[in-house]
Amino acid sequence: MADSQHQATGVAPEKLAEAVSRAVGAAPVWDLHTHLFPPEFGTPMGRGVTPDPHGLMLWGVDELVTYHYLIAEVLREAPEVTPEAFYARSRSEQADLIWQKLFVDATPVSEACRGVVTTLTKLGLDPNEKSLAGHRRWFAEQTPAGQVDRVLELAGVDTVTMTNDVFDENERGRWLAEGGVARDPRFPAVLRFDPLVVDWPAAAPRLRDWGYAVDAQASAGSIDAVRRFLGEWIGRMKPVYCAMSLPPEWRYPADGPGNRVLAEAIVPACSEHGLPLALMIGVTRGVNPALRQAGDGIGVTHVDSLAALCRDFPQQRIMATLLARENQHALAVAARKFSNLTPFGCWWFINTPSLIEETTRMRLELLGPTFVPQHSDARVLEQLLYKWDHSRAVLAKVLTDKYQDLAAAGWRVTPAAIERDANRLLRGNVATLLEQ
Ligand code: HDL
Ligand code: ZN
Repeated sequence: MADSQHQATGVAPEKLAEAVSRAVGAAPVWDLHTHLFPPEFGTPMGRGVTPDPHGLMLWGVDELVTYHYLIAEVLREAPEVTPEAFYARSRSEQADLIWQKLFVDATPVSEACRGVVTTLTKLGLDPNEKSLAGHRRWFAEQTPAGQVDRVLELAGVDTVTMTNDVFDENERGRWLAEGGVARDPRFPAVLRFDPLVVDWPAAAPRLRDWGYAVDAQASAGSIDAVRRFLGEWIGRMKPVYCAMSLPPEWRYPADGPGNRVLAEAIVPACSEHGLPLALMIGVTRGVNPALRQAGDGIGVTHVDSLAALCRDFPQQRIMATLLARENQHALAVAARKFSNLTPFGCWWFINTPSLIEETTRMRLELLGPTFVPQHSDARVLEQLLYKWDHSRAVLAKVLTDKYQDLAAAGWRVTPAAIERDANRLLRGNVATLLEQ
């Protein structure tokens, strides 16, 4: 029988849930994948700033309510509205339609709808309002910079990793403008370059336009040119990692310019600069093109291809998030085989409480605390409030269960261990991955 002193350091089973919830709630977050930007990248609205209609910082109630997840959902709720007719409306008219159809005429029970409800409540606004008018007035009184400070504080997020798409003309132009973009250390950059691997025929002519001599076959000279392209953008952006999304049909090894660029230019460039590479696999772009950003679908990925890449480059830190629920177990097993592979987050269509719980429980049982449970994938600043509130609740529930199993097996679950694990899973593992 363990002595009373030892027992005293363990948290009593009936107090575990409270202790875990407190530790998970208090642990700061480094959000590993978002589409968020600070005001320095321009913003379409806000007190005290010159509105930039093409600004990259999206915030406020109209952006929240017209999140592409909710566009897909309102087109189901109101099939009489065609996608074309929806997109012909102004942003505020789109938001008014979504608010009426999904939040007034129906119960906002979907995860994306509940997210808006959580967000408004956390900002002290009433999600039961029948109109958005009052919320719009509140947001119009905020400054973008003040809203960033407020939301990061409320969400308990201290670092928000951006997605910086070097093939997006709007964003490219901002980085290349005289003096570049003022940097906010809370928003580290990520160099994103999907077309280099998934659409070389489209990427090559643009690279040539930018002064990089590449050809359709991605021959040796092209590889050198892509290395130079990547080196220049890594120098300009100072990213914390490089990233790309890949379709479910991606195979490696396989012939073709995309994989040649991946293996002979991208991975070597990441290695040269000591950067991890993130692969986000399983998205089928434009399954319904009429839905535009809301029109992407899902496919089951060939996890053996990811494993082969990890095997070929054992020194390269590879982070992976897969879109299909069916792939989550194989991803966790692959991570057991390759210590350079780190699963991260419950991406997009598995970012729902039921699938976060299933995935996180499985990952803890197969990997221990050696993965990154979540990223928000937020596109609108205030989404951090709900995405992290909802995910912390699921993580706390799963951790509590696992600690109860451990305690039943005789292991003392101490407050220090709970705090260590919560901090590691919400920030520490990310910092270790990115700051090596
Ligand atoms: O490719 C990606 O990074 C995806 O997250 C897409 O941006 C997608 O539109 C999205 O926002 N999913 O949540
Ligand atoms: Zn994303």
